[in-house]
Amino acid sequence: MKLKTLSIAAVVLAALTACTNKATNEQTNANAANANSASAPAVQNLSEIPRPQKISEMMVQRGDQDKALPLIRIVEPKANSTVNSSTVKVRLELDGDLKGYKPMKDMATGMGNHIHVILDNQPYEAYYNLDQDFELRNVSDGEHLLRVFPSRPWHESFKNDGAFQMVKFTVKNGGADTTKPATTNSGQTVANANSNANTAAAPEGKDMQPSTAGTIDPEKPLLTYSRPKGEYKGADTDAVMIDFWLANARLKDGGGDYRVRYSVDGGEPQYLDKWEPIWLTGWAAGKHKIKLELVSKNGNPVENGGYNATEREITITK
Ligand SMILES: [Cu+2]
Repeated sequence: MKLKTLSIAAVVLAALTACTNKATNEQTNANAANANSASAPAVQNLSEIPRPQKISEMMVQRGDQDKALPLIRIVEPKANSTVNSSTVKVRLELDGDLKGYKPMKDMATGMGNHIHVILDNQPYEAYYNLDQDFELRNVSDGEHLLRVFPSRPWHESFKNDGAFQMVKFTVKNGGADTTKPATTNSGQTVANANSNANTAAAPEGKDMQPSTAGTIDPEKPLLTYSRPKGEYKGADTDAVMIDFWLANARLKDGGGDYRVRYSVDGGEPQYLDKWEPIWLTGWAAGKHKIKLELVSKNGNPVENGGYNATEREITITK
């Protein structure tokens, strides 16, 4: 079955290569596959695999910190405050039984523990150094929701009580340039025109896309999409993790009334009944859409401000 799938993929790829005349390397093949994705559906057989070995090994090296029970608190922006600037400073406090857990980027690998910071329902941004403010830049006027939770270097979130917080705030007369193209690069320290040029290190932060808060009821079940996100390259394409945060709801296997439904590229929906990450293997090169939804036991959508059904696009580069 698997072999057959692979050979079909090879034929499709060969055909595409022939069409593009001189496809001389894998990159060109991948691009050709992307360009033709509308007419030639990606041949892809995804399957769920156990936690990858390299992550298990990292956990062993990390000692006890993956058993930490971090508590996070949003100090700024204050709940229900109004910010008169399109640059919104984020200040967080981390507390609780940390067992050595500390957000910090390792300069050699570019990885490390970090906090996932989510404005409205945009993809999260990573915040590494809590000793410095984090900036959400170019935030549009209107009501916003900020959600935060601690994460590991491989982006798996901590899921204990208190490891998630959200606040609503408003930006008024902030002066965001909504005509400005959204920043799409992955740089976390985009130069900030407003920052003091003499500051030794620019604060971490990111230009935001125009968005406003959904009408969230903070007491109702809320699914927060976390991973996958962005581009996966090389060995990272072997196993792609799906991870999410769940507030005010318990999933079926935990004795609750809810399920998380996901689908890839509009394919057959799958159900997650445990609040744990899963890893999928078998990705074809190109762009993929991942949809994550919170549904009732009967499969009915559970609505909360539009956030309980989120679709994201990722890119797999082999
Ligand atoms: Cu992350």
